[in-house]
Amino acid sequence: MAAKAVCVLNGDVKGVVFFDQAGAGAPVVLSGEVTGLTAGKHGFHVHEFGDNTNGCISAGAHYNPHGKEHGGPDSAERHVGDLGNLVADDKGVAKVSISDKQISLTGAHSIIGRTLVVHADPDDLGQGGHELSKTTGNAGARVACGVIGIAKI
Ligand SMILES: [Cu+2]
Ligand SMILES: [Zn+2]
Repeated sequence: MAAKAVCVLNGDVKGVVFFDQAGAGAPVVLSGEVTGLTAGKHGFHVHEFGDNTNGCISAGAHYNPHGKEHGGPDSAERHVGDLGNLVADDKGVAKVSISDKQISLTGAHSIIGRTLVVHADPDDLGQGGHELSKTTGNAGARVACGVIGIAKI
């Protein structure tokens, strides 16, 4: 069954991201725009909890139901929540255009009710050799976040 979700990102950085899945097992297509960023790459992940009580930090770690190490979106070894980087232009605007085969809007590992986070720094996709590379991609502070909710089909 087709499913749609939406996430409103709030903070100094703002944005709206739409999620669209044609059916169970199909890729999830993300679209939308994020503004107020510094130019360049910004880590972009689904974090475990849909809890923003203490800001984006309450969202917990990257969503990782299979107990894997952090990686890039195209890596076999990755957290389900690892969506790589957004790339902002010199006006601080990042267009979101991602198709991902690991996240899902349905089933036991649905991302609905979890938090989408945009980071201050680039995600090194697990390859940076930093002590945080294999857990967070060393992507730094959380500059915007929002809970992923069910959208009208
Ligand atoms: Cu993150
Ligand atoms: Zn990760």
